[in-house]
Amino acid sequence: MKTLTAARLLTLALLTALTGPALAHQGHSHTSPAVTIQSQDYKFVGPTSIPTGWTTFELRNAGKEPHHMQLVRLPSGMTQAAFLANLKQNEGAALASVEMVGGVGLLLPGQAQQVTLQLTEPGTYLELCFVPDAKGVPHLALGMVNAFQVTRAPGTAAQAQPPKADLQVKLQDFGFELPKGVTITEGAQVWAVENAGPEGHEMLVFRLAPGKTMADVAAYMAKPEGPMPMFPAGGAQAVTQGHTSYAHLNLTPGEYLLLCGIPSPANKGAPHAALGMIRPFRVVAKAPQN
Ligand SMILES: [Cu+2]
Repeated sequence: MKTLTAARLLTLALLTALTGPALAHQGHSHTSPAVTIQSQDYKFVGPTSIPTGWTTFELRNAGKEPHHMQLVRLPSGMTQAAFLANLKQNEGAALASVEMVGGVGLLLPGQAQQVTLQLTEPGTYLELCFVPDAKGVPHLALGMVNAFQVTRAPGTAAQAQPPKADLQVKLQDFGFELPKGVTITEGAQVWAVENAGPEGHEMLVFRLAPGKTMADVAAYMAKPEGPMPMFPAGGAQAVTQGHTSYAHLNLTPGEYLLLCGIPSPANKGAPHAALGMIRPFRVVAKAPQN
């Protein structure tokens, strides 16, 4: 499979190395979720109909494997079967043919995280999990594709506004832009993640394993062998150009990185991480209270 991305390779290797240090639970947040979806091995369990508007989704990983949740809207006239067939042929092109509206990044078993998204258009949406199993088969081929309808029902939107963001991140071809000189402090926080495009982008958050550096990550991505130098910490799944999604993160002090594993249709399917969409950041401890 030529379009297997760095991120997918990383998650594949993760399955054999799931004994990392305990991670902070991602579930704390300022917003009560309008929609809770559970990921299991291998299906999504959630509502079948959601009104248009700003919506906070919470993904809870109740499985024994890592999962994420990518949401897409099928353009009118495209069937689920046609999209899935396209995905098998050319992942980058198939993703570019639908509206990617975001989702929750990779979570380990027992973790939960929220994202707030804008569901603008009514229509058929899919929940998808691209994480591969131990044999390299993406979970979506094992049953982790679930359709739901978004309906225009005036006055029923769960939220009129997106949440207030603590940090703005801009995604573009090909890099992550954070405010200059920003200090990221531990704790629950909301990141506004805007895709300035033109390609679709995601913001996966990983925490570096103790003593590991970005050089170890680069070496691992070139040749994913041995224990992973990093651990998943959620994030925001892919959005099409022009969208902003809000990731509700809960970060502990340490060294982290952002990564986009989307294959680039303009670059022979090369993952965006290989084109520059990988960057480190540090989370500092709160100053002690007086
Ligand atoms: Cu990207």
